[in-house]
Amino acid sequence: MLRKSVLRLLGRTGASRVSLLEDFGPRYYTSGSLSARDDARDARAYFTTPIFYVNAAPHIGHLYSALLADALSRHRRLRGPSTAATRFSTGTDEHGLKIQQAAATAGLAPTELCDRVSKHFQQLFQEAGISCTDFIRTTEARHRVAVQHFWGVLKSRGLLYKGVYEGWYCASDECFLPEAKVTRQLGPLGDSFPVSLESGHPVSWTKEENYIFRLSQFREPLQRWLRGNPQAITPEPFHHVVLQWLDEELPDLSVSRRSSHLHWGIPVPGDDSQTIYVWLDALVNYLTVIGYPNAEFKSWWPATSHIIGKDILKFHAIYWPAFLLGAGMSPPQRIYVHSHWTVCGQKMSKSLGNVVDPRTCLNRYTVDGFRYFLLRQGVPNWDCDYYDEKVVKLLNSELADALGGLLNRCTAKRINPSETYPAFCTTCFPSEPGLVGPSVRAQAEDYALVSSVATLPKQVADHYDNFQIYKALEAVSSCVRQTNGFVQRHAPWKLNWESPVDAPWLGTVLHVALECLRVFGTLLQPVTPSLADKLLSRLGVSASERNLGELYFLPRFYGHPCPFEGRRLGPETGLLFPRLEPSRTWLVKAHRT
Ligand code: ME8
Repeated sequence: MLRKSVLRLLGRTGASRVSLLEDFGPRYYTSGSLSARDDARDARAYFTTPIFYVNAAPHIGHLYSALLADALSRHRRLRGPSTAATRFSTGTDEHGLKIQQAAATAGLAPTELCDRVSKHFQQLFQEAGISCTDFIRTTEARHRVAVQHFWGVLKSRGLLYKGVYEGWYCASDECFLPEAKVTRQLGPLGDSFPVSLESGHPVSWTKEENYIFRLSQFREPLQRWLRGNPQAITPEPFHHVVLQWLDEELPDLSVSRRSSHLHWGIPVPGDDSQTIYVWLDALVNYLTVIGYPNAEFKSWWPATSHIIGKDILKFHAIYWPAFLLGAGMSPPQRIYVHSHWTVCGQKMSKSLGNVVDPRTCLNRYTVDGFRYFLLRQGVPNWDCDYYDEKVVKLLNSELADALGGLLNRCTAKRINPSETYPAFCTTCFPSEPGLVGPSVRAQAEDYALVSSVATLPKQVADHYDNFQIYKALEAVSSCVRQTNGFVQRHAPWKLNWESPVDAPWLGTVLHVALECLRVFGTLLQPVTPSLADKLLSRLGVSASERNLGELYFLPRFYGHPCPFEGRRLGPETGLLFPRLEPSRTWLVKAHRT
């Protein structure tokens, strides 16, 4: 029989209710239109990833979180000068029992382990083109200052008291667990040991005097915040889950550990016998990065979007907003939650030996290829499966054949001998559909293509705002298919530049296809930055012409001049994305990693 978790409170119990300095009523987020609708408040945007534990090397799940945040912040930056003020932070979570134990097992001093693994993360993110503006390590002095200050604010507001915590603690997940979340698992010798029901990680019984945070006082404020901000947690099912959690009892939370037990952390100010709980320490990283406790942080908070995995939802959607409200601050504007990657249908785990090294993937599929795969196939609502054939099939069909093929068809010398952006002929492709005449060549499907590509940037922006980057890529891919259909339909290779009848239409077909490619290249920049650069450079689009704000698709069709018409294409740079060979050994390799 398991003992019952007990939170016995020894300190003051009847403290006054928290007074909340900031209003946290409904807040409206921009719809993502590309017009100048972003107001001053929304002009600043701050994206964060979780900060990752340094007990093990990074895997594809960590890279995925960083890529989501990277794509969101790159897209935001592309929206133009009014939204240029974008920050994006990631980093490593280096304190706590888990790291202390991992260092001891590895026979290393904690700092050595932290330096080593944090460097792995930094190198990986650099290789993968993660455009973070800050990489924070919780062992930095600036972070200690922020955490201790934050602690002081909670203390001064009567939200911390001393009490005895007795119950289960899971060092792997760094969390306390109620009895109902603990079960027993059989060991290899038939013995049984207690584990967390959710994660399966071992738990141990803990009893010690700690500082305790009055979390129970925040149940209603949190409910009000979530009900008033239905988009606070996206996708919606996760918002719903959090509200369900809040229907249950919300006990106070132990926020320190005895230093004799946990020495690897930030000491409680004024009480060296206690170390601050690693989650309180870790969550404050989001403030450290924007300069907290200096007033400058206020211009970035709460214009914040946290990108997190579903495993750490409770910490971000309950503990963190409660800490913030307690400190007199607003909860973050958005919490974007994603599900997990599995490998060949299995959860990644060290014991199964199937943890996939992201650097191997970047080498095999190229940086842009793997970025595209993860963001195109990763669906936030559900777990997604990774296996080699799936990546090869997707990249060959969408990047090598469809997109690369399209570029090649429109720029190859034999079809475009002058290597220019040809002229658009308004008589061949009048802006009004249904006109008839001897030189009118455009058909109904061609108008459908123009309409699809014209609305694509707005559609993509809406998908980004709803944290559905995979849908944005799906929409781009569908337009690429439609454009290939357009080229196929009009078979420019059968038209003759020498013929006065064919030439204007041949130029128009290429002009339209190149305009579509220009839109695709611009929209793909946040996901495949190098590939998009190669594509846009080949089209002769200069660096200053790549923002979403200036992306006027097919202006000649709408009666405006086109700055690209007649311009020379950029130099030939070879295949846009070389086809990948299937690998027979890959599965075996992935399992052995
Ligand atoms: O929880 N698929 O760090 P962590 C997708 N230090 N994403 C995954 C994943 C998978 N299979 N596995 C992990 C911590 N992730 C704390 C965070 S934040 C203040 C402190 C990603 O190293 C996902 O984002 O265990 C998940 O939430 C995070 O890595 C957990 O990383």
